Amino acid sequence: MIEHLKKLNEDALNRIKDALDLPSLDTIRVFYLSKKGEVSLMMGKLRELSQEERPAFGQKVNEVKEQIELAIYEKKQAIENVELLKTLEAEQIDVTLPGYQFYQGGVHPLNQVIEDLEDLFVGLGYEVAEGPELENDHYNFEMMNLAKDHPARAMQDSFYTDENMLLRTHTSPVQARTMLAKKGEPLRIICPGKVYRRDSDDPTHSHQFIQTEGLVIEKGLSFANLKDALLKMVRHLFGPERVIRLRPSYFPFTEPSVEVDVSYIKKDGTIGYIEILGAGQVHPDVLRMGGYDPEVYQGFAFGVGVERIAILKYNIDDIRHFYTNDLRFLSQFKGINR
Ligand code: FA5
Repeated sequence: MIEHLKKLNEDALNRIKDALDLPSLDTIRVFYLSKKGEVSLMMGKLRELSQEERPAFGQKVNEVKEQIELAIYEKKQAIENVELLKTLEAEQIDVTLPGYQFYQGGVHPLNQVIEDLEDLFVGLGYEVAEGPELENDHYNFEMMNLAKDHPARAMQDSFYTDENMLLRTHTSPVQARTMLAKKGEPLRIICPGKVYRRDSDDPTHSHQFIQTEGLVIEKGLSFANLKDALLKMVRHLFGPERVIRLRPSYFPFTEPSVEVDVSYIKKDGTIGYIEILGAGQVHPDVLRMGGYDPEVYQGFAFGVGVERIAILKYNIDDIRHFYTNDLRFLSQFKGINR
């Protein structure tokens, strides 16, 4: 019986050594170590032995069992290692391959102009204010001194959702909203935002465009302060050599009112001027409606077309380029000003 046990042990160890994969190793385990396996059968043979022989034989069977268990464990580890190495080999990463090309966006040129304006004016002590694009007739027109039957309304027709609500035609209603919110306190704000008009689209006009409004209300302000702010803005945007030209104009909410042109060098070398904004000293009625005493406070305001600045600054031939989302156009502005 001892001989049989020895043989069984040798066979088992040889079969384990030759096993090539985990399934065949498991078959061997079942064959020898399961409840009805060869080793258990040998245990069963104990009954055939005398009382004296049993302990020694039982111990031998246990030793054989442990050896087979250990051999199976070690072989299992070895097979798993080989398989892991094979997988690693198959999944090798080529670190020399070029990486994926990620498209990196840039800030839209109109937003670049807005950020540029904000940088300048925040540095001069202005706050950035915002107002709704869907605006009340009251703020868009009446608080701006354009009563219901005012003829100047004709120049700013817009999209109405009902009799009183319209897509704002300029950023000036933010003047009225801010004045009421500040309750008679001095203020300095700029307000960038979208505006809408029933204008026919052409190279310099769009039915939707962006303005940036400026409003200052303080004691002792004069027209010179307005001119200073405008010159600072133009030189910040276009360079220190630029000059501005003020032409008398009319807005119901400012008095006196001006339109402001910026100088540029024409192709023939002579100096030309392009209009970029409207401005003026805040009309006493507008101050009064906003809760300010025009005998004590003075104000100046301006409204500048952001697309017009970008057109002039980057030499763009058509305002519609800003809205067609053509990456060939937009990618030219990546990194400008940053
Ligand atoms: C106004 O909208 C006044 N609210 C500006 C103002 C504010 C005056 C405060 C006084 C005090 P105007 O309609 O001129 O004014 O427009 C101002 C600027 O917006 C123009 O100079 C121009 O740069 C731009 N703009 C006007 N219409 C269009 C359009 N259809 N497309 C693109 N830009 C436009």
